[in-house]
Amino acid sequence: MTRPRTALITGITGQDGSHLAEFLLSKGYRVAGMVRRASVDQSERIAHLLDHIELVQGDLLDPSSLSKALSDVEPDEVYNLGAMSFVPTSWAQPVLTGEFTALGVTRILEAVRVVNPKIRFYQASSSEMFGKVRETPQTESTPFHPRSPYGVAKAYAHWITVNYRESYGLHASCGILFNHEGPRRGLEFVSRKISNGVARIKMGLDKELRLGNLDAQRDWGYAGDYVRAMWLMLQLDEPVDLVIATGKTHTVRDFCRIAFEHVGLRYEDYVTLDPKFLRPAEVDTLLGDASLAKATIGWEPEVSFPDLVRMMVDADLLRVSRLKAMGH
Ligand code: NAP
Ligand code: G4F
Repeated sequence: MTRPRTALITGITGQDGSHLAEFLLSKGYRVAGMVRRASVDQSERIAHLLDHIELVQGDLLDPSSLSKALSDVEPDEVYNLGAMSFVPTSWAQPVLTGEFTALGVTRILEAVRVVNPKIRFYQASSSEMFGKVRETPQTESTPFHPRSPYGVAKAYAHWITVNYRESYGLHASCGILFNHEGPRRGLEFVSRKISNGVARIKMGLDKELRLGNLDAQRDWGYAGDYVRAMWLMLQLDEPVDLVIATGKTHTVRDFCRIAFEHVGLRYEDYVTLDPKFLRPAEVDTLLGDASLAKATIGWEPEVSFPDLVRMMVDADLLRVSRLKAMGH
């Protein structure tokens, strides 16, 4: 019997990890995920997949755990999604952010190089690297000017992946992904904070939604579309770095307007500015050009921005109403 193609995902408990695991299972892959030990269960996003995937313990801080995970699982493809991914926390924990999000990538690349350099490697690069943007729209050749310790760490991670490709001939690719969201997004990110806030206000649980910079602009897509691009990149004969984006940008205010309108409310009546959510240095506007991705891997987003916002509000309405019914 032929061995199924095998993937190891770091960060499988995160938003993208859960979508990617589902996608790879649908392609017939054997899927393993690397998880950190925690005192409470972290598997909410992958609870429905636990009978179909394997979990191995490991941490991007611990090199021997990475080598052991690779030796035990014997993957054909590694998707490195694990990171400290919340930008504001990167100012509060800049050193730890560098350890996870930057040096963690060197640790796992080293493990790939030593255990099996034939493994195909995907690095989760970020549009945060463009930061104070040097040109619009941003492409694969736009220079980086990161604006947070997170963005700086991702720029290091990006270049160390390029360096291992050039130094050792690894099949290592970076997806420069612009913001992507969905019902599984962490509650602290602005998209989910808004969709959850709208649901709670509609259900009478909250009276206001406190936000920071409403004028920030992001190129927002749907996470389910973006994990497809990760896989497509690793199927190419040659490794590649690609921008993955919708090519449209919207303000946080636009997100609020569509989300509140979807439940028959006006955002102006509920959204208040809280300076606590302003950042020491802001990324004002992001807009990606994914033409190269379209040409090389045939990738295009399927979910539009208004549909994404409404999908997230609908999911939170359902979740909040269930919690309310259970008395939580
Ligand atoms: P997420 O929901 O925050 O998930 C992050 C994952 O990383 C979690 O599974 C977390 O595990 C894991 N992790 C954190 N520290 C780790 C460590 N030291 N060792 C091993 N795993 C660790 O993030 P996401 O939105 O799915 O994003 C996935 C990746 O894409 C991240 O690298 C992110 O920076 C990058 N990215 C995201 C976007 C976006 O818009 N979503 C855009 C560009 C790039 P625990 O459950 O144990 O905390
Ligand atoms: O949702 P956010 O926290 O995402 P941010 O900072 O753009 O980062 C996300 O996307 C990156 C890709 O570009 C990823 F690499 C990263 O891991 C993460 O997934 O904030 C979006 C915008 C910001 O401009 C922020 O200032 O929303 C603005 N905002 C306004 N009020 C707020 C709030 N952000 C948050 N989190 N909370 C607020 O109350």
